[in-house]
Amino acid sequence: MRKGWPPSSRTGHRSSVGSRARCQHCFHTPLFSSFSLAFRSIPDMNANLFALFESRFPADRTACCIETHDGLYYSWDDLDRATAKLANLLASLHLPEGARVAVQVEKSPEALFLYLATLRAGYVYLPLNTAYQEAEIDYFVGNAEPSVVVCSSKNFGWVSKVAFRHGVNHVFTLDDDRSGSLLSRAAGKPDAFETVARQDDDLAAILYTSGTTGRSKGAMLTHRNLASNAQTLHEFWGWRSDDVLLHMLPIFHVHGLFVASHGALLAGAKMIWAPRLDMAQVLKFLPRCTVMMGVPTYYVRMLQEPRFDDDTCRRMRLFVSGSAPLLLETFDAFRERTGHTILERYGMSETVMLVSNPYDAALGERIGGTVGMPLPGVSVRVVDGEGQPCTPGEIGNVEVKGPNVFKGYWRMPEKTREEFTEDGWFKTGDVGRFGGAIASQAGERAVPDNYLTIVGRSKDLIISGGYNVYPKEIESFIDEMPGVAESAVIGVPHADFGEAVVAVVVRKPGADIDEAALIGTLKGRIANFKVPKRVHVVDELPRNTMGKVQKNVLREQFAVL
Ligand code: MCA
Ligand code: AMP
Repeated sequence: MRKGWPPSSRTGHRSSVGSRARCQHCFHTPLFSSFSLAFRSIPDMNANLFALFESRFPADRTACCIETHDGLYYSWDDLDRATAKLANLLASLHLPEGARVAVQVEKSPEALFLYLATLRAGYVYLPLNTAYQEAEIDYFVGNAEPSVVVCSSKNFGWVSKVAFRHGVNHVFTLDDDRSGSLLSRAAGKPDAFETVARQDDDLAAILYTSGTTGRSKGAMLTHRNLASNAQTLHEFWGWRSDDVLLHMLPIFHVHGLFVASHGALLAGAKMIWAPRLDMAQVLKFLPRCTVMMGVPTYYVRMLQEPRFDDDTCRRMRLFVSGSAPLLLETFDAFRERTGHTILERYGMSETVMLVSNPYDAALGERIGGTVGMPLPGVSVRVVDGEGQPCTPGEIGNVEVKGPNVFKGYWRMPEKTREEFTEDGWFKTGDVGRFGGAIASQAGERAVPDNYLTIVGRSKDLIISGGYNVYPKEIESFIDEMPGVAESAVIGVPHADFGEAVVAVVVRKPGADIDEAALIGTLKGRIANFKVPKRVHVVDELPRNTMGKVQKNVLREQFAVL
C-alpha cells in the first residue's frame, strides 16, 4: 500500500496540493502542535458537526483513516490537514454567512474532505448526484444560489456556464485522481484551521429530494440533525474504534455521506473506500472489514456472486441495508449463505435515520420485512386519514418527530407547512404499521408492537436501486416531446434494482412514437437512473371516476419488463 503522507512531509517539505505529477498524497505542511491543543476544547461549546468529529479523532493520528481501493492510505492527520487547507481556501473567498457549496464530483477521499471542510468553515454543503445533467444542475444551482460550485474537469465546460449564468463567482474542479483547481488553490493555504463555531440550528447541508408535484425541494439539515443522528447510530449499532467499514456507496446522498461516513468518523474507525459497488472489490476487501452498508441491490448482487460466502464475511459484525425495501427472500438467502442477519433500517433525506432493527440482541431480534423500532430519542407514529393513532396491526401514515427532523424546505415555507402536522410531526409520505404479522415462507409470524413495517407509499415515488425517481418529473419531460399527448410513469418490480421505471405513453392522433428514440432523447436530458427501461405506447390511460390515472392498473398490465 502506498503511504498517503510521504516521509518528506515530516521534514517540512511543501508541495502544491493536487498536482498530478507529485508525491502520492498531497496535503502536507509542518505540524502545528499548539493548534491541536487549542481546538480540542471547542467541542464543549461548538455545535459544529466537524467539532464533534474532531473530538473523536483517535489518539494516534498516524493511524489509517481511509484506505482506498487502489492502495492509497490517509491518516487522521491527513484528514485534519486536508480539511484545514480546504477550509482555509473557502474562508479566503469571503463568502456570505450561510453560503452554499454545491458539489458534483466523483467519489474520492478528497471529495469527503471537501464536505468536512465546508462544515469546518461553517458553510452549507450541497451534494449533487453525478448522474445529473444540465437541466437538473441548472435547476439546483438556480434554486440554491450557491456561492461556490465544484465539479469534475470533464464537466467544467457546461457546469461553469450554468454556474456563471446564475451569478456564482467561484467554480473549481476536483477529480478522483487528486487533481483539479480546488486542490491546487488549497495547496498554498495553511494546514491548520480553527473550526468555525456553529449553533445547533445552523444549516450544515441541503439535500435535494424530488417533489411529488413540481420541482425538487431542498431539505435543510442542521448541525444538530446530523450530530444527534450520528451519535444515536453510534450507540445503537455498537460502533467501535477497531471497526473497518467497507464504503462502496455514493457520497452524494444520506446513506453514503452521512450514515456510513459519519459512523466511521465518530468511531475513529477506518474506512476502506471504493468508488462504487464492485464484486471483485467486495471479495478482495470484505474479509478485512467488520461493517458494510448498502442499498438492497448490493445484497442482491452479492448473492449472485458464487464466490461470496461465509468465509468472505469472516470478520464482519454488521451488514446494514436501507434506502429501499429489502425483500424477505434476500434477507433469508443472505442469512443462509453467510450466517449474518442483515440489519434493515429506514430513513429519509428530511429525517436522516428514524427507525432501525436492533444491533443489540437484548433489544430484540432483527426481523426481515420490518424496518425495526424507532431510534432512541426519535418518536414515530402511525396515524389514519384523520390523524388519529392506529392500533397495532392497523395500516396508516408514518409520521416522525425528533432532533433528527430537518428544519424545512429551502425557500419553500408553504411546502414545509404542508408537510408538518399542526402539532409538529413530519409526514413521511410512507405507509406502514406497527406490529401485525409478516408473511414468510415458513408461514405468518407475529411482529412485536414496537416494530415498524413499511407497506407502501402515499407519495408517488419509485425507488430504483436506492435512487428516488418522482414520476411527475419524468412525465413532464415526456409530455413535452413531439407526438406525445400524455404519459404516466410507473415503477414495476425489477430483480436487480427492486423497482424499474417504465413509461406508458399516449400518442397524439396520427403520431408515431419510437420507444428507442424516446429513451435516447431522455438519456440526453435527465440522469440515467431516471430514464424508463421500457416505454409502452397506448391509445388511452385508464382513469377512475374522478379522472385520475389508475397507476395500479398500469402497474399490473405492464408488470413484466
Ligand atoms: C445505474 N443505472 C440505474 C441505476 N444505477 N438504473 C436505475 N436505477 C439505478 N439505481 C443505470 C445505468 O446508468 C446503466 O444505464 C444501467 O442502469 C446499468 O448500470 P449498472 O452498471 O448495472 O449500474 P451500477 O453502476 O452497478 O449502479 C447500480 C447501483 C447504483 C450500484 C445500485 O445505482 C447505486 O450505487 N445505488 C445506490 C444509491 C444510493 O446510495 N441511495 C441512497 C439514497 P445504461 O445501460 O442505460 O447506461 S439515500 C436514501 O435513500 C435514504 C435517506 C436512506 O434511507 O438511505
Ligand atoms: P430519500 O428521499 O432519498 O430520502 O428517500 C426516502 C425514502 O426512501 C423513504 O421515504 C422511504 O420511502 C424509502 N426508504 C428508505 N429506507 C427504506 C426501507 N428500509 N424500506 C422501505 N423504504 C425505505
